[in-house]
Amino acid sequence: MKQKIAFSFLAALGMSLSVQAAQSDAADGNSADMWGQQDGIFLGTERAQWLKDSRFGLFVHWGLYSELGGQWKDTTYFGISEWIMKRAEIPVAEYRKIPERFDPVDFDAGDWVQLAKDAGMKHMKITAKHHDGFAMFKSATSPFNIVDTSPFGRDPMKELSEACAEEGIRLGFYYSQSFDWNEKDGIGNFHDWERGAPDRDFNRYLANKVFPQIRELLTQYGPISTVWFDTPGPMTPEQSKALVDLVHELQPEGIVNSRIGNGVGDYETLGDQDIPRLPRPGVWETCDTTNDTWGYAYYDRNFKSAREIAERLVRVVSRGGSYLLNVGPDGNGKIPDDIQNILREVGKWVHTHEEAIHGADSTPFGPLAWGEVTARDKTLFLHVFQWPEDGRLILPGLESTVSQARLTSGQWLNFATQEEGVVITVPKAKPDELIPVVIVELKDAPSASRDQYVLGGFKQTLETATAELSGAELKEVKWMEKFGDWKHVDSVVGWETTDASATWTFKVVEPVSFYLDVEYTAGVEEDNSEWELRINDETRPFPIIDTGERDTRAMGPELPRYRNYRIGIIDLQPGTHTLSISPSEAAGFGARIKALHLTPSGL
Ligand code: JFZ
Repeated sequence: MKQKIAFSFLAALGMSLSVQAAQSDAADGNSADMWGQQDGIFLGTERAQWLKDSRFGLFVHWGLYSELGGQWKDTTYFGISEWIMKRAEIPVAEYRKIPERFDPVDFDAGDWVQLAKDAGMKHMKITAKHHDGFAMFKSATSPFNIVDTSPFGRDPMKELSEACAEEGIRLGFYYSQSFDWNEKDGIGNFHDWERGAPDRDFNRYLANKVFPQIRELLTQYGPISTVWFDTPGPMTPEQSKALVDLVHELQPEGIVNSRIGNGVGDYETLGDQDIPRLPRPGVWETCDTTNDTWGYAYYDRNFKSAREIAERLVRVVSRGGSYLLNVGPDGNGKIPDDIQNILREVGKWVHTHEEAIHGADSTPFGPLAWGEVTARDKTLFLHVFQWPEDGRLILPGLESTVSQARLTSGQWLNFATQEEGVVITVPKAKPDELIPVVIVELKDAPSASRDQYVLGGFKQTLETATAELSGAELKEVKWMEKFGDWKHVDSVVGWETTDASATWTFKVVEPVSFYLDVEYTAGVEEDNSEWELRINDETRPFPIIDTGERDTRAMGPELPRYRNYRIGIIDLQPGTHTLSISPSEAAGFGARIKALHLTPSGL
């Protein structure tokens, strides 16, 4: 009986049975598919190009869940707080009473927009409606909106649109097009914890709520840069396309992200905190959050430092993307002070290095030892994450000619072209800023080798993304740390034979010595299996030790336990080297290898 019901509503939606399987996983929120994670490259439409020059944006998750702050009836739900209605299985009738006490009197649109500006951001995207279905704007379509139900009675989207227009910040709206836990025809609730409405009609929900509300959002708030859709779920190609068409029709410059589903957006949104290792073509953004939740959670003070945020921003820009960083204002409409302080510290750095971030693009280099490079026209910006103790900053593999080098402070730096590359002489003391930037002017357009160069004196990593694989494959291992707090790591898996290998080829420009560690995860089956490291022609066996993997976990995909095993010291002379690892026996085939780490003996 139950199956029949499921089949008939899926048939009505024109969905396949495989979608049905994904749907039942979706019921517990534990499948990666359900969250709309996808692979593939979006080249990006013409109208999306502005995002390339708008490298840093503020993401805001704000709604009724902010009032709850991760707590319901004395229970704290660790994880992403905007999912609390589902986590705590709050009945719709009770959830609909929350607006009565939602009175965010501290909300000040001007302050929020000023914070984005202070942080060095150029655009802002805010939740107009999240999965709980509550409209944070005045909506004639649905009475479940902030203006008609809360004592607050104001339309924060209106106030933000005015403040953004005044300050020249582009405004975009997040809109949950599939999940709507307050609608019988929406995805989520009524087929889940309340188990009602076998006659759910997703099309009817789209027609009666989504399309009209998108129309409201795109006609009543002036220019809207983006509609940020999310978790496509059962969206058909036709439905996705119709929404994109509507956005394009109502907002000549408005764009849609890839989470509309079915590959029809204007640009690509990568998974949380997903930063590609190498430059990635197309128009894309990485969304990330300041702590481990998107909406406000009273207990979560696990904030990334300003330095970490600046590094992530640089990494994203150096690969050609945009960085969208989230904050969760509380139920009073206040952005926590800690976050404000961190963002202003980041902003101080961004404002000092405008050229190196906004308008700059991806690096011409492969992986570099000391940091990352961004580039614009004939200028290279060297973001030095690890300052060279000996005052020699080596730029290896550069094919263009340098005309001058300087610090952001304006201090000129000597440089010389030597066998190891262009060597820039920098002060031994690290300049006092989050990330020092060395500006290099070239005589011609930037051109460089994409090879990896390993330099002495810096911690470096040989990552799986840059390994050549034979008889094994690269897999993104995903798991949730806390609920909805997705983490992912590329690993080499599926070792097929004892000839299978992961090989890194890299260059060395002066004699170096490192400790070599392998980072991996393995279960009891792989415990003490024999593996082999080859450095050029030398072979060294090493064991893979059980890291305590388990197959099961109450919450979603298993939690992998990566650890380092120190293989030992390696000494390398100038030249091209290959380093490769292989399982020496079948017992090791299940191990998952994340990276090789090189650590100078003094660090
Ligand atoms: C979604 C939402 O469910 C969540 O509440 C939040 O709004 C976040 C920004 O987006 O969650 C996702 C969706 C996709 C991925 C991760 C979380 N993903 O592809 O990695």
